[in-house]
Amino acid sequence: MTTFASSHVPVSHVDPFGLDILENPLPFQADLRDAGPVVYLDRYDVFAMGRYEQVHAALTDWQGFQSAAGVGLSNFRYEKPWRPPSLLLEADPPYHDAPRAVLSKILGPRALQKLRASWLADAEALVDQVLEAGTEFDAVTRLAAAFPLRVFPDAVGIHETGRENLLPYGDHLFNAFGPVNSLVEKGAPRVAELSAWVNAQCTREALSEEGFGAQIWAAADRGDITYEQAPLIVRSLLSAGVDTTVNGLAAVLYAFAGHPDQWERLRANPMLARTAFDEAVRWESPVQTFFRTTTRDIEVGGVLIPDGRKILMFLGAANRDPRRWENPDTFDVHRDPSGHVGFGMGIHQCVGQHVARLESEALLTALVTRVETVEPAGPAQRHLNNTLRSWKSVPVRVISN
Ligand code: 8QM
Repeated sequence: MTTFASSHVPVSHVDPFGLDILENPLPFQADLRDAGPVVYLDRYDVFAMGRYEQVHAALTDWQGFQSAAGVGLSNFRYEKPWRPPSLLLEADPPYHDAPRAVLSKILGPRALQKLRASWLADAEALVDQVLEAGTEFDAVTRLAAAFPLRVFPDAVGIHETGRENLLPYGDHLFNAFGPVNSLVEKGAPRVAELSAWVNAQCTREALSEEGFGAQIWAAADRGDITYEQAPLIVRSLLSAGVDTTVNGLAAVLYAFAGHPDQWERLRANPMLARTAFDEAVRWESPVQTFFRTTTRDIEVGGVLIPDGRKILMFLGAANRDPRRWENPDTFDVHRDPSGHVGFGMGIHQCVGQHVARLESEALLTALVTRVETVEPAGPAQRHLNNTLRSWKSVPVRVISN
């Protein structure tokens, strides 16, 4: 991070998708922030932003930094996407508006009130089951993955059969936002099979009569979206709704396992569950990065980014930028994490964030009334992904009431 091109943009030769960096991206992200507001990554011929101020500004400027050219490395202006583009993630106004409005309503706080009681009960049943089986367990498989898989596919209204495909599909999808490296190659053999299964779940006939999926199709009946759009919007739920929440829950459980004082605070005030989850999303940033594409020549922090160029937005780096956050590396449930960009910012900000928060509230609430202390029971193991900050395993030991 020491050489400078003629336009005074700092250049980095580091591969942010290298397995060594993905294992622990924090030192590289600090270098990136310190190098300047915009850095050129010569390995991929793209620009990058790691500071909160510029990441936030770019995310809220959808006119200047579009999503419709794809939010991965691949530039849809020149390359064919590996799947039909998402009507939400990979679209901008005006095309983005109707799908977004429909989904915002279906996944909004008011609509979710109907699920609240049953999700709280499901979380209690799951936690009871896990605690009865023993005091040492893997918080990822037994809780962070088990809970979303227990409640979310039912809420969408898909069949029982094939649900084991959801996590591998998501894993590949999130890898595919990065370069074609070993992680993408590892997923490639199953892409056709997994995509075919996911797409088959999105038809009206495959979905239960109630649920988010049916409500999307009902929006087509009303003319709020077209019938052609409905299955792709269902696909967005199945794409973005599982791996993200699994890793968000894994993040908050890992955070508490390593911070017994913070667990004490949560036990003293269970109402902190929601803030604690957002703090974990800030601290860990389950979605680490997304690209945008410039729609014109844009100057950022004294650097001219030409039209049509990819910029890698480091949500994770922005969420730990000391220019914005006090003690950014500290997980602190008493901090105000609002304004973090872990759910993005602006018109594309996570439409499912209320679902994620409800899942975490249900799980943490069930845990906090039953578990006095939680501590690591062995080394946690990362699962590497080009976009997600993910855990394979977080062994914990608990003392329950
Ligand atoms: C990431 O398919 C989609 O619409 C979609 C896929 C992935 C995400 C969002 C939307 C951000 C969580």
